[in-house]
Order: sequence, then C-alpha cells, then structure tokens
Amino acid sequence: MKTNRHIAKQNIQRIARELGFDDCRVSRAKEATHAEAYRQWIADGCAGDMAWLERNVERRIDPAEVVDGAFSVVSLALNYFPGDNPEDVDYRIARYAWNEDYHDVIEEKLKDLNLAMEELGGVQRFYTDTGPVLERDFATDSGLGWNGKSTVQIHRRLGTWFFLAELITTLDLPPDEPFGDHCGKCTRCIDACPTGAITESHRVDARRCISYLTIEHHGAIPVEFRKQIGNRIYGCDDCLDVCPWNRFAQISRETRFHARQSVFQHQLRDFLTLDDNVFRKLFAKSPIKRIKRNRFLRNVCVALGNVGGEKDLPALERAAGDEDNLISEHASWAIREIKKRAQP
Ligand code: B12
Ligand code: SF4
Ligand code: SF4
Repeated sequence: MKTNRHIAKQNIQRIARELGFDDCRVSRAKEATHAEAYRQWIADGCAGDMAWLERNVERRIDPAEVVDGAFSVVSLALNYFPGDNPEDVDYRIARYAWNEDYHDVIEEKLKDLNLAMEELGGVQRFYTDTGPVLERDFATDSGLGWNGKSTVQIHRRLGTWFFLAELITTLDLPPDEPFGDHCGKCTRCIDACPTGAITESHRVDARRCISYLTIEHHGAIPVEFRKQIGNRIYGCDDCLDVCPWNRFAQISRETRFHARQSVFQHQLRDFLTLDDNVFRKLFAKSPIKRIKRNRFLRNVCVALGNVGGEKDLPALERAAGDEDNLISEHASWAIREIKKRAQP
C-alpha cells in the first residue's frame, strides 16, 4: 500500500513533468557525499577569483544550514540541447548560452513547484546554479545521473546537455537509489580538454578552464591560455561534445534555448562594432549580457587573434583605440598575432 509520503512524491514528480522538467528525483538532505573534495578544491585555490564559492562552504555542503529542518532534496533536470553549431559562423558559443538565460526560465518553473509543495505542508528554498548547494552531489545521490570524469553530470537519456535545479524541503519524501558511475574506462573528456583543466578524474581547476576564463574571470586573459581558447567567445563545450553519452541527446522542447538568429547572423569581427546600447539589446535576457560589453569584446579579440586574418585588422585597430583598457590590450595582442601569421 502506498503511504502519504509516496503519494506526495508522485504528485511532485507529476507536477515537475507538467512544468517541463525532464526528470525529478529525491535524495536525503544530509552533508554532501563529496564535502571533503569541495573543501580541498577551495583550499587549493581552484575556484580562482570566484570568491563567492569560498564564502559559504558549510552552507553549500549541508542543506540543513540552508533550510531549518531540511529533510529531502528534490533534484530536477531540464534538457537545453539546441542542436549542432550553426553553420557559417567563425566562432563558438557554449550551447547553454545560445539564447535566454536559464536562471530566469527555470526560476519561474521552480516558483510553481514550490507553491505545490507548500500545499503539501513543506517549507522550501529553491535554486538553479545561484544558491549555496553542491548541485551535482545531490543529483548523484538521487540517481538523476552521475558526475562524469569531466565533473559534468550525465543523465542516461539526456547525456550532458541539461541544467540542474533543486528544492531543499522539510518534506519527508522517499529517497531514490543512486544510479552509479557509468564512465567506465573512457577518458575522452580529459583527452579533449584544450587547456588541461581536468587535472584528474572528477576535478576541474577552474583557473585553467575556458568556461571560467571567458565568463567568470574579470581581468585580462592570461597569455598562456589565449591560443588554446581558439574561436570560443563564451564558455566551452569540448568536454561535453566528446562524451559518448550524448548519442541519445534530443533537441530541447524549450524554444527559449534554441539558437538566437540575431546573434548568429554576426561574423566574429562584427561584434567589435557593438556599442554598449546595441550590446545590451542584442543579448537581452541572454546569459552573455552578464559579462558586459568589455569582457565580451575581450573574448572576441582573443578569438580574432587566433583565427582572424588581414581583413579583420581595421576593426581591431579601432578596438585597440577603445577607452576600455581590457578591450584595447586584447585587440593589440590580436593584431600582433595576425601580423605574425601574415609574415612569410
Ligand atoms: C563554479 C561552477 C563552474 C566553474 C567550476 C566548474 C567545476 N567543474 O567545478 C566553471 C566556471 C569552470 C564552470 C564551468 C561549467 N559549468 Co558550471 N557551475 C559551477 C557551480 C556554480 C558550482 C560547481 C562547484 O561547486 N564546483 C566545485 C567542484 C569541486 O564541485 P563539483 O564539480 O560539483 O565537484 C564535485 C565532484 O567532483 C565530486 N567528486 C570529487 N571526487 C569524486 C569522485 C567520484 C567518483 C565522484 C562520482 C564525484 C567526485 O566532489 C565535488 C564536490 O561535490 C555549479 C552550480 C552549483 N551550485 O553546483 C555550476 C554547474 C556545475 N555548471 C554547469 C554548466 C552547464 C557548466 C559548463 C558546461 C558551461 C559551459 N559550457 O561553459 C562548464 C562545464 C565545465 C566543467 N567541466 O565542469 C551546470 C552543469 C550541469 C551538468 N549537467 O552537470 C551547473 C550544475 C549549473 C546548473 N544549475 O545547471 N562551472
Ligand atoms: S567523456 Fe567519457 S569519461 Fe568523460 S564524462 Fe563522458 S563517459 Fe565519462
Ligand atoms: S569546459 Fe573546456 S576548458 Fe573547461 S574543462 Fe571542459 S573542455 Fe576543458
């Protein structure tokens, strides 16, 4: 016979499906399984200048520090796979950022699920990325997927292309079983990483990761990494692209994650003409807006330095005169790189 706890869980899973989530599973709200690995990662400086990851370590590893009387964590997956890289563009943007910001898309769904759980008598805090939760550890405990050697969480049906979200709740819900690690002997992600950022299985040194360097890092991109960044102008998908579990990936039903044509009709050097106003309009509601014009143009200059040619020099010369030092320094570097290549 089904108990009230089982019925409550089934209702939550049904509502999650109706809201568009692709999976919904439950784990116990206890100290994170890999709490010690997280503490060590922070102590080793792997977070780079993401100081916010160091501020609330104890809250991040223990849901009871976030919600008084926390009993369960409801972990959710939302597929964002928008398909293959648009043809005829001379740059790459990580797929998760091809259109609208997932924080906004998912938060509206989480609000509704939270209301439904309040009706069941629960008190919740809900997050997607922005909260103090080791999201992948709790997802692994719930059997939603497992942390691949790249640290990216893999789902047996969705592959790597999904966002995580969770509600920490006071409801006592029956936990699901973990699914186990299914990477086997594969090391494709480690071999494919252009900067050697996956320093060992299940560990990424953010300071070497192109995703960190092009998104989270505020200052100049260290010269030692500029060449490996290639034509990536926002984030990096290399360790996801090569994962064999992506052979089952299906295009996301959420059209707000599909490629935004107004962005992808630009060629790389066109982005250098964006003033602040046009930048904000082009990337309205997009995660790219978050890094502001100066960091975005910094990235564009690095990519042009790697893949550009003489035809890109006039736009770069103008950028080298930009009043923002971050842009002008990276534009001057790109000009030097292109001229070096043009020499016989
Ligand atoms: C900081 C951060 C980053 C940093 C650091 C990434 C990293 N690998 O640590 C940077 C900026 C580099 C980054 C990049 C990306 N990120 Co990010 N990021 C986060 C954030 C905010 C915190 C992650 C964190 O705590 N890192 C610290 C490390 C120590 O934690 P961890 O990776 O979770 O690692 C655990 C395991 O390694 C485990 N562990 C250790 N040893 C072992 C051994 C075994 C056997 C096992 C199973 C586990 C294990 O212990 C660790 C602690 O729990 C999360 C959201 C969140 N709040 O969790 C999103 C999040 C992880 N990012 C996300 C995404 C999409 C990305 C990118 C794909 C974006 C892109 N395309 O550019 C890349 C992927 C790069 C990569 N290989 O990880 C998604 C991932 C979804 C998924 N399916 O996994 C998340 C979950 C956001 C979300 N809500 O959807 N990210
Ligand atoms: S590429 Fe291979 S090792 Fe890396 S996460 Fe995928 S299955 Fe695991
Ligand atoms: S996102 Fe790119 S740079 Fe970062 S670990 Fe994966 S392959 Fe390496």
